[in-house]
Amino acid sequence: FCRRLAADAGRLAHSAFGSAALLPAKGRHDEVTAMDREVERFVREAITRAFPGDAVLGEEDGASADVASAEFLWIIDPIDGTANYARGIAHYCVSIGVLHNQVPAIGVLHDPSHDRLYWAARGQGAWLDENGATRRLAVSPIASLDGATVECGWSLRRPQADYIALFDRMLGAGCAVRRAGSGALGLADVAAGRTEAYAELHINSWDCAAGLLLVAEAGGRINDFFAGGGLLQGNPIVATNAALAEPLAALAGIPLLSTPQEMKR
Ligand code: LIP
Repeated sequence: FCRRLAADAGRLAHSAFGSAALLPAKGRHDEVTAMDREVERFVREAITRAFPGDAVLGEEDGASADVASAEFLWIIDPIDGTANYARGIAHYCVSIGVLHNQVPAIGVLHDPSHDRLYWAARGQGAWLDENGATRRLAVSPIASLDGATVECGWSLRRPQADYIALFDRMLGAGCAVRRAGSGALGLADVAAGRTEAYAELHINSWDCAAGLLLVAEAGGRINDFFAGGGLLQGNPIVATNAALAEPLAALAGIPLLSTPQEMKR
């Protein structure tokens, strides 16, 4: 269900790529388009029809009343990378995560620009459907900081100096640093072994609920994102490969879980 829904939602988003109406921004560099809202409505309606007793939290339309108590909670980012989408930069995705009793259980991302469907279920690995084939995802084996590429997310949600210091620590350790504007796809790149880590000083749960599970199920390490109110207020995030987990988490200044199974809301 999740895989079909994410792919259908991705195709809906892509149908207006390059022409979606820009709505009044939520803040400086925090864009939203009419298609963000349309995709979230589409996803919410499908979930409510299929699973009427479940709770839903979405970036655009917020949380249902039972978000803190429901056995199953769906967390939706209808278009992650909205600033890219609004500018015609083909680097965005639909992200759908499902928590079961407060623990990430399912994560699905659809990247319409490449028709890539990333998916994971807890304890069942992380996978990528692309070009008609399905392959298992595994994090990068790179074990040297001066061979590592790290994506560092950025926003105005934390002081600029703190972001500059983060970039400086990573660059000073010899890492290559990138920022591509979609935290969800940044996490998918870690799960797929394309980069060695994704770190950001503040990210929202809808950006990362699916991607955190992808990284954990691909053999990577993650932080305890949902602890201390992360679900509704957001939190720092670090997600890494296995070989460089400790030094990269130390450079990010964000402690890792010893095992993903410890993750809780
Ligand atoms: C984006 C995140 C990214 C962050 C951006 C923005 P959106 O989400 O994926 O990690 O750095 O500021 O929040 O707003 O495109 O859904």
